[in-house]
Amino acid sequence: ARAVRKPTRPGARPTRGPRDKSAPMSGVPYILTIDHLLTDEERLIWQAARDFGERRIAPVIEKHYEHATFPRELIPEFAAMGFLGAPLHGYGCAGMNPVAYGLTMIELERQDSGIRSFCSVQSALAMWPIYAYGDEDQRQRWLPGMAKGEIIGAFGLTEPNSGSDPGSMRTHARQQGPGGDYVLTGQKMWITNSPIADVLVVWAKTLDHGSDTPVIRGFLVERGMKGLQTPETHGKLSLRASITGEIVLDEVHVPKANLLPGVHGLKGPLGCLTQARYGIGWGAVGAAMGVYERARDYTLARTQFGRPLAGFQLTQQKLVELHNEIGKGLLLAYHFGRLKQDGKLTPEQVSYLKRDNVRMALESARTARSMFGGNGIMGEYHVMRHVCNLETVYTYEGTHEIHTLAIGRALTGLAAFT
Ligand code: TGC
Ligand code: FAD
Repeated sequence: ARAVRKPTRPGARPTRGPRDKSAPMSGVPYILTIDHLLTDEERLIWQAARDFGERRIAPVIEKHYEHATFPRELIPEFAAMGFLGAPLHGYGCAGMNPVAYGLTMIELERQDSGIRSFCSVQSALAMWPIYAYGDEDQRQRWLPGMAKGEIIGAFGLTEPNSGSDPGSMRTHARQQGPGGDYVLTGQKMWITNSPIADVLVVWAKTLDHGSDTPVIRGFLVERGMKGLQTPETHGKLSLRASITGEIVLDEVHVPKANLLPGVHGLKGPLGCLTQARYGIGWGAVGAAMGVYERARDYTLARTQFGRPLAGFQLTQQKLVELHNEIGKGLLLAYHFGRLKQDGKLTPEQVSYLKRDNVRMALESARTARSMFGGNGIMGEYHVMRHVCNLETVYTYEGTHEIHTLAIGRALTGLAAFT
């Protein structure tokens, strides 16, 4: 399967070898694979996610990216594949282990970071806080519909003046009336899915337990509540197949029953981010695999100076760098995945995974783009889209620099954020 095949006509993609469906990394050129480290079930899930991505996402993604639309028609299919709430148990969720979940993230992001974003937000940032911090009534009310894709969630932490420093948020909730309901006021921006969300997990400061110091709490704000608006953000040149918007809260009355009772403080939203960043650490490897495989195919097929581009030493050096970095990223994700399965993964390890694999993917996508020459800027070659998307992935869920500082703090005991 790894043999270099001669293209049948100029510009044609070389044929791939027959794929062994029980070994998802076979049939494509990898010297390092993790197939043998996976259970049969994990291999099956990986292959099913790969097939789904190639069959259902690949044919439509370029059009959606160009038009800055999200393929909403695929949401029921994401649900049927078990992608929504994948790692959660019960409530109609698939209950995948962390490695199987990571493998699905690879395949979603191999197609497009915006599609992976949709599933990440739904699973890790909207369903997970309800699952982990909600009461049983809240879980029963929201999670089954969210697992089916009938209820869309969003996560509102970032504000116009609070990005990397979410502790400085201004959105606030004041308790009012005999029932102890809340009134929320504030503005969130850069919120994935907010314009289409039915339930928005909004983080706001409130005075709690009669204290004088405001504390951050999580609220389930519902579409249709008076004073809520979720305008879409237009003009993005990155993550165009993902819907982004604001959350504007003007004296929105939220019943006390919609307060997440299980968490107080910044560790609430940061705990959700730890779940989502873990998935991104895997997903980024998928984006890198996608651009590497395309770059290999293209440079084998395209001839200049009388030979395939892949026959030049400089091109081979680029291919080897891409290939070897992917292998290391995959091993890192796998290793941390098994630690998570054992309940031993720390937030600093998640910062390590998100930071290094996203940087690797962004650098890989830029290198791969260069290998396509002028064609590399065209949508139909699917590399420039990954470059543009990964610029967002580098920034959201904690910027590259914030994760550097989080790891630096773990290594030195000294916080260098301020
Ligand atoms: P710090 O004093 O470090 O921590 C406050 C409390 O939180 C706990 N904690 C964590 N808990 C769980 N997971 C983590 N990763 C945690 N990090 C910290 C910590 O133990 C403490 O708990 P306690 O009990 O002592 O109160 O807080 P800090 O103010 O110094 O901030 C640290 C810093 C800068 C690392 C943090 O603020 C940060 O991560 N900033 C980045 C913000 C960010 O990532 N925003 C993302 C917004 S959501 C998004 O981008 C979604 S994109 C969706 C998509 O489309 O995929
Ligand atoms: P800033 O915090 O202003 O940072 C600007 C630059 O300064 C960065 O390079 C940063 O690393 C650097 N910097 C900041 N502080 C320091 C420091 N102490 N030391 C050194 N450098 C520093 N948020 C949500 O809540 N929910 C979502 O669903 C969501 N989806 C998003 C979707 C998209 C498409 C995008 C682009 C963003 C999304 N975000 C979301 C917001 C995202 O998490 C923030 O953009 C990110 O946390 C950075 O915040 P900021 O943009 O305000 O940048």
